[in-house]
Amino acid sequence: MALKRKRPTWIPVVTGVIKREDKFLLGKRPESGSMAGVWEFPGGKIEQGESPEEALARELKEELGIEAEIGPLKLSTTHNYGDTGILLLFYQVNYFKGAVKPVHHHEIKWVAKEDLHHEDLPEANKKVLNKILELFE
Ligand code: DGT
Repeated sequence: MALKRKRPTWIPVVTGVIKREDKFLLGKRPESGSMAGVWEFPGGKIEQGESPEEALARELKEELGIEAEIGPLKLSTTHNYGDTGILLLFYQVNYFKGAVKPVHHHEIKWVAKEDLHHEDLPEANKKVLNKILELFE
């Protein structure tokens, strides 16, 4: 009898790369919950029935209070956290309306390209950071 292999669990996550005057927007994850205190690109999980772009627009509205125009998908990567994997999709944010405020995040900040390497980013971001920087030149 063939062994039944356990199907892996994958969670699709969308993130928005928001760049202004050569600086990138990062949000500090809340002090409670998973990956507490880590600085990340804003975004979150795709809910059932949403397209990735819809999910990202919703997350940016919920997290930062902005109306964003989602641009092209620039990069995708995978990362494993124990038994669960995330499929992380990085989108360019073309334009947004409103002032960014930390609704969900503990804090938000704009970080210059050369300083991104010094930030406490999620592992899933660190491993593709050079690619992100190239793509968002
Ligand atoms: P929840 O609380 O389950 O409704 O969560 P959401 O939909 O607000 O999403 P979140 O931010 O908790 O989940 C995103 C997952 O992806 C989380 O396990 C952290 C991981 N992740 C890795 N890199 C990034 C990143 O750059 N940005 C975001 N937002 N999440 C990242």
